[in-house]
Amino acid sequence: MKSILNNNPELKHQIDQVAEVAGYLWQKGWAERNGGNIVVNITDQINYLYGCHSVTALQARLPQCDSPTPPIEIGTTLPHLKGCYFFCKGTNRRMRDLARWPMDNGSIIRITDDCAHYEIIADKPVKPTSELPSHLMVHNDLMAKGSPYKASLHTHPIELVAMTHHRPFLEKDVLTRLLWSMIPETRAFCPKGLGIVPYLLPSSVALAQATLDRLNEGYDVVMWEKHGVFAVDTDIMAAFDQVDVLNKAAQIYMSARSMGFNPEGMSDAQMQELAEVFGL
Ligand code: 2HA
Ligand code: ZN
Repeated sequence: MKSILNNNPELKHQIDQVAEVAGYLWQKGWAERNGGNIVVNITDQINYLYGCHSVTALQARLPQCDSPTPPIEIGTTLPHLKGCYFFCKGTNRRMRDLARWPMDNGSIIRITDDCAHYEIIADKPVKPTSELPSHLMVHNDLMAKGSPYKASLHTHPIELVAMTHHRPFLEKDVLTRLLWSMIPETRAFCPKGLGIVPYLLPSSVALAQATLDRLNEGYDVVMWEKHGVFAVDTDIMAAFDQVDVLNKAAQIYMSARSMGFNPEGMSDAQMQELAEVFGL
């Protein structure tokens, strides 16, 4: 079968991870219909293999793939993404389909040299998610900071979203402290906690900007009130793990509440001990 993944094990590993995570999102009930998005910066994997800095040069080495699309406007200029490659879930595509057929339900794009357009280079002309500009704004910021983070994930984890319907949990770091105190793993593996963005229209520039603001305050996972989470990490599996750990803590809280009591939670001293032992 024609695919850019052929003879490209580094890139194939990244896309296999995307497919695996997409399957988890569906199985967990976090990705109804076309809900959620995944965008991964795969520039290193493409350059490692092809060392190409122009799409024509790359395409010449990819005779097995479809021709690039004409450049499509991003809607904003992202100077740190010049010539970068991303794998993106397709617009209106389902996570459950991305899990089984990643290259039919997502595509690889290259940001053009003007930093304001992208071309779809492989495998098929699948138009990326409507949330692409928001994800790319975040990746532009990560690149500008020299961050090792390459993956961004948006999903709808049921229990975490439910908790944002309670106003006291939306105060800064209230939810973080509560979730940390439910089970030691949360403090250890989500040491930066959960940033909160008050409700904003999905896909809006305001939502993208507010998310960027929280990431710049030092959070890796940002909760969008009554909607979902946005997480960044080194790869898509690590981004998923953070959301999974936080949602597990939310499930423990809700299980305790549904048994009729308020969970006691670990003490501040116990959480402090964890922070010291794990060097957080
Ligand atoms: O793109 O979940 O919020 C699908 C979404 C948008
Ligand atoms: Zn969403």
